[in-house]
Amino acid sequence: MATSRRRKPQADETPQYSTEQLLKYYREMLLIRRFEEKAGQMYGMGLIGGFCHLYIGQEAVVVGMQNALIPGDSIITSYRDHGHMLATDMDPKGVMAELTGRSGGYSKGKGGSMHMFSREKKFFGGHGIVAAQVPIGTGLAFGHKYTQDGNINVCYLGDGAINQGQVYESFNMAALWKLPVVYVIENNKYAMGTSQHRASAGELCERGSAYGIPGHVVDGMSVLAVKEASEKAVAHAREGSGPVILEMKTYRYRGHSMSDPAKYRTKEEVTKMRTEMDPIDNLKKLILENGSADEDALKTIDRDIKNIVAEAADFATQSPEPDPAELWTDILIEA
Ligand SMILES: Cc1ncc(C[n+]2csc(CCOP(=O)(O)OP(=O)(O)O)c2C)c(N)n1
Ligand SMILES: [Mg+2]
Repeated sequence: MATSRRRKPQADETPQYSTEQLLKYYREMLLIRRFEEKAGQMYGMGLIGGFCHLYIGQEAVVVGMQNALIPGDSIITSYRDHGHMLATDMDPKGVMAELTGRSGGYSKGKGGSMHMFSREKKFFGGHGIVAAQVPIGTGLAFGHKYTQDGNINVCYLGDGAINQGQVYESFNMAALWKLPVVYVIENNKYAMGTSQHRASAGELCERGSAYGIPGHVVDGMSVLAVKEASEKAVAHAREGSGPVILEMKTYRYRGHSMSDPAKYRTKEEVTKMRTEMDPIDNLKKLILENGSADEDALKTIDRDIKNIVAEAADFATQSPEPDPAELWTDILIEA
């Protein structure tokens, strides 16, 4: 009795999602999770060097948004970027090989975690300077408007980036020229070791209000909530009504980067988020309770993903190191 009472409202809440869609979101989030768990392990083994910022916990944000886009829409983000690459369907092998600094990587092994791009998939990086992607994303949106290609830009930034001056120069131009851009603030509560409340005044979703940019708060731990809010924001931008801000409330489970002692938050806080709010576990629960798929179907997806990640890791360890002659290619000034 209790079970059937619980089932009904949940099914009613998601009538617009087919089994195919729910499984697609599950699969895409799980790929990011398993890929990054593997990257974390490989970092620990010394196979990945330099900076590496994991996205684990935030998967619902990029997967929900990406599923509201159409081919040709461009996206740009910060250094916490592996999830965005995988969500735009970039090849996991090329991403992992870039992490290991090998020639099969997206930047021929010369860029690393924070510097990968794919013009084909309209992924424009990967930016290590906090908020640097915001004016560039705004410029991409200008390009979409100028060429009238019908596409939009989605520009992701962190809760820490929102306090940078260049964000407001961008907001002004985007609003003035009604640029087709959705600014997604991934509010994971911390900027390195500084909590949002120690660094930021007011509500982040209202930071565009002086420019007349609408802002909305979204549950960034729910892929369905993200998808729904993204659909509306994307439609607004695409129809020529100008920029929108979406503040996605999310959480990163791992440290800021691989070398974070995490002394600024309690273990209990992280455990509570992982056990109660996890976007993948919660979607899995919904799928099973809805009867959209059974445990076996989900296990098959899990196995597929494991294989994809294992293949990516193998490729990333077997791909050769860049040739020394590559030191003098892809640089701005000729040697
Ligand atoms: C202009 C600039 N200032 C400082 C840094 C150092 N730094 C790197 S990440 C970071 C925190 C940014 O936090 P947030 O925007 O919330 O993104 P998150 O890491 O949470 O995804 C800082 C201060 C930098 N890379 N660039
Ligand atoms: Mg943050």
